[in-house]
Amino acid sequence: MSSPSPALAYRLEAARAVVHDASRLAMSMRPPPGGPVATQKSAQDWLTETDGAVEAFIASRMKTLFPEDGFQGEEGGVARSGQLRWVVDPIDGTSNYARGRSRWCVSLGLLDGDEPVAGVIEAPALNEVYTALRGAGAFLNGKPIHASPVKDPASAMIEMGWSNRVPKPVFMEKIDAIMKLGAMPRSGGSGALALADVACGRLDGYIEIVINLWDVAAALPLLAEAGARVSPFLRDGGLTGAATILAANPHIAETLSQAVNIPLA
Ligand code: LIP
Repeated sequence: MSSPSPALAYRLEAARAVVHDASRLAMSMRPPPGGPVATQKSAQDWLTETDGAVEAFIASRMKTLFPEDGFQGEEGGVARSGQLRWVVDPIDGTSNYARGRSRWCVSLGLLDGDEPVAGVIEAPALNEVYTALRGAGAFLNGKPIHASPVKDPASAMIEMGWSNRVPKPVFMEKIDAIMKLGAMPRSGGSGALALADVACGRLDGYIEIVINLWDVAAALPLLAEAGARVSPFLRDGGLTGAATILAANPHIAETLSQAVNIPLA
């Protein structure tokens, strides 16, 4: 990929400041540890007051900064079209946020047409900020990140996301395949943070059968710049609806892809 344009570099810096302010808003509204403080959209699918407040905050700030850019949010849908389009998940890991747990984040990605070109993911309760710009690397708190060097699936840690959109037999079949490889299974409740963990080497793979563009838009540039292998999520329907994603370090990607029958790009 050629070096990024100054316009995109400027947008990433502006987005990082907006996401930081949004993260402070989310922290100020954070529920205490305990039972879920949220509206239940369906089984295991939550909506907190913070989701709406953070998305409105980010939408307003990005419209002021870049009125010519498009904008799409998990809660509000496509607000504006544009060659450059911001895609936000205001609270990714809502089920964790609603109970006062720490594994959640504010995720803001930028697409140029159909190409993910930049992303910011801030996990304020974990004091972590991931950033990526295509052609300029991926970073965690300003330090370069890379996919893990783990080659043996029996030494690997693989996370799989779950939602009520996935039939239980399908979920169990993939978990069984992961365990048959000898890998250690995990499930953490935030697809964006799990994909970021693949990018920085804390995880060796992430799979989710039904996940949305706003969950992954900021993570896709991170994964590309960190040298991870990824399935063709956007081509498989992810641009306009939910689709399956697999992301893994380059050493075990093919083995994992074949074990769970999810092709790589
Ligand atoms: C979450 C995703 C996660 C999925 C959860 C939920 P939300 O997004 O990040 O990958 O497994 O079911 O959809 O709802 O917290 O923004």
